[in-house]
Amino acid sequence: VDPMSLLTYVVPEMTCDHCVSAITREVAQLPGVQTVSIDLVTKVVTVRGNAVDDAAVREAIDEAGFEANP
Ligand SMILES: [Cu+2]
Repeated sequence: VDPMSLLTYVVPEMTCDHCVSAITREVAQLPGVQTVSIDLVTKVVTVRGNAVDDAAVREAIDEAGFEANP
C-alpha cells in the first residue's frame, strides 16, 4: 500500500497569484508531490502525494519566501 500523503499548511502571508505560483513552484518539485492546491481565502496550502516529507514542504515554502504556521 502506498503511503498517500495529505498535508495542509496555513500560510497567512499569501495574498495573490504570485504568492500562489511561487509556493506551488517550490513545493511541486518535492519527491512524491502530485498536487499542490492553494486557497487564498483561507490561506491554506494542501499538498497531496506519495510519502511527502512534511519538513521538506515547510522548507520549500520557506524557500519561496513564506512561512507556514505550525
Ligand atoms: Cu502575492
